[in-house]
Amino acid sequence: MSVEATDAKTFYVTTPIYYVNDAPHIGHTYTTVAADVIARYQRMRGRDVLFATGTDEHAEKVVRAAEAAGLDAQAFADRVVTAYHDAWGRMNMSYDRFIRTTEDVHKGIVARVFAQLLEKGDIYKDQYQGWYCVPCETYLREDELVDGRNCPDCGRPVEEMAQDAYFFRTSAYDDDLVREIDRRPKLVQPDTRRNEVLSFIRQGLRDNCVTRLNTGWGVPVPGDEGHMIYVWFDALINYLTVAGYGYDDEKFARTWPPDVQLVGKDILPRFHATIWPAILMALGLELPGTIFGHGWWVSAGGDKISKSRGKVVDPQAEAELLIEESGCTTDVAIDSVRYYVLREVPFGQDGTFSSEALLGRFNADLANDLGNLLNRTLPLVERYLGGEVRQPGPGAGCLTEQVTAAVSRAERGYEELDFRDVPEGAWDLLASANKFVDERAPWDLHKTGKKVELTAVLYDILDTIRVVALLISPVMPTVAPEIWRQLGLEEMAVEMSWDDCEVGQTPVGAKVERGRPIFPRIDMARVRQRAEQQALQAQEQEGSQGQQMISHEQFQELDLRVGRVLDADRVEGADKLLKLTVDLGEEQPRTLVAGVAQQFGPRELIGQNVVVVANLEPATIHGVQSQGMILAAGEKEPVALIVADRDCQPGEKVT
Ligand code: ME8
Repeated sequence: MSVEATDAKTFYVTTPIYYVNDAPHIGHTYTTVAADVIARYQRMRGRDVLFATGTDEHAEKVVRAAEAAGLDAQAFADRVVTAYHDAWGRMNMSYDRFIRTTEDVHKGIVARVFAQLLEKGDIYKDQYQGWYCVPCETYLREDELVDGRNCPDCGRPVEEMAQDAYFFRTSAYDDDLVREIDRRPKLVQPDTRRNEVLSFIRQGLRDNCVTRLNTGWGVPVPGDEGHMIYVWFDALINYLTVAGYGYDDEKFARTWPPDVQLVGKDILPRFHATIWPAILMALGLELPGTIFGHGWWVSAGGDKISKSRGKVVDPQAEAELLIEESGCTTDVAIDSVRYYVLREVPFGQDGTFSSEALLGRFNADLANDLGNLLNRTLPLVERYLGGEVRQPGPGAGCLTEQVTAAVSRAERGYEELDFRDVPEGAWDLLASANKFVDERAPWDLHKTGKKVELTAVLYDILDTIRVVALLISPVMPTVAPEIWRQLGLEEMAVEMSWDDCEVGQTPVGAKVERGRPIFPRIDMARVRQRAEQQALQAQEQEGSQGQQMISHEQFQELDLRVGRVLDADRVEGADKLLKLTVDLGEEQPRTLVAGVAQQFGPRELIGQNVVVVANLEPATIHGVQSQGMILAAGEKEPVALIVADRDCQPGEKVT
């Protein structure tokens, strides 16, 4: 297989540009890792790539965050941008362009596009009467509000607005948008989101307000400086600025349209799949190849992970945890976080982030499957072949079928943005290779003097490891070269090219170089023990802080309900825990984990009407997801269950 770099078009991939009111978290990292992986894969295929990311700085919430920090908006933005540069540097993001909307070139293009559309009649001046959500930077209609005053996205109160403003004639493009999205199934992805977008547009689009009164932070409307261009209009134009629109025609001709635009599902329907393509249609420009709306990382309670919702996961802290628990290097830890986010959840769906799952994957996939194959093979090559890859005889090529399958699965995964396919295919191949070592037992071949077979078997295994390194290198850009080094390929200056993703490309004469294990194993029992200890300490600390009063409102936040225990069972490997099935009068009974197994047998619980904290955040305890908590008396250990003393219906509120 060979792909020539004949395609003159630059492969153009973008992430959203992120607001600079705060430093990046796992959500921003996720989109950027995915774009980075696409860029690296396309480069390996010989394409000229433009991978762009950046920051969206002209938002009202940036001004407010700056005020809170006692800085002016530009100084504040500069500071957060540094945090982005640092974070992306540490995560090995290989972007070609980091755009800031405060750059002069961009501000010029925004003003120019605005003027162009104004002249064409696609932008017009009118009165805006409605609502604005500052945290989401979104204009809202009355009928979109929750409880008449809250934002439907973030739930916070909106601000009323009545002012002269400019509007973009989005409504003129609804038929064209539906036609294009229908005609080109890849334009809006994944399919489920595409359908949502189509029904959103089919309901009819209204024109969008694209200015606000000038507050001094943003791009002024050309010729009407009392107004300022709306932050979303400004931000979307970044994709044109990066491509050279309006100032570098040669670059623009080579780059436009974007091949892949990645965004989170929250900014797909309204912005990237509607206003954005409508602006492009109004400008007479070609639409992107694919606009993909991926899912969210959510916390255990199902909430989107974001600073404004009070939950953040810091990828650096997760990497540090890996280093602390395993002793791996920083690069390996970062690659492992990249691997985890792409492997754990199908791109497009939501996923629950869990440090324990990250550590578990590190152990199971990376240390056991990949690390183990490498660590057991290299000593065999040293012992039996003098550490050097030898010319295999006709018996080699036993894993050809499995290699070919993994390569085509990886290609499909990278090209269809179905990233999970890449590791899944590669790990099937690793499983075959590990089994192959066990079955062909090189140590026996050596003992019985079967030299030709031994050389062929070891060649096949090394060759398979080489292909796996190539397949995962866009995802794990520092681990793959380390494997390359240990295989002796770096020493021979063998390039990592996708063209070599086929069997038999390992050069004879390569000298393997064993290093320290890339993925040292984690003691998961110790990790669990420590987590339990920490939880206990936190509880004790809370208890020792003296009795604090709570208000009636705080008490009313507790949703206490009567639950009938339908079933109870022990949790394997945990002698204090019972797994309960409890009817709370809902459609489905809930599963609850209770630490009462040493005081109560499962039979004593079945049929009891216990009191349940029904709105407690779900938690995974010993691998079982617990959706609530039952109440019992006893400070250190449960001595009596709290039950209803006469019969009542499951789900009855406890007040
Ligand atoms: O929306 N899970 O910027 P932003 C997955 N400036 N992805 C997440 C996430 C989560 N929990 N949280 C955030 C903006 N993201 C605008 C964009 S583009 C012209 C303007 C990712 O800082 C996801 O990609 O709020 C989402 O689209 C982006 O961060 C939003 O970042």
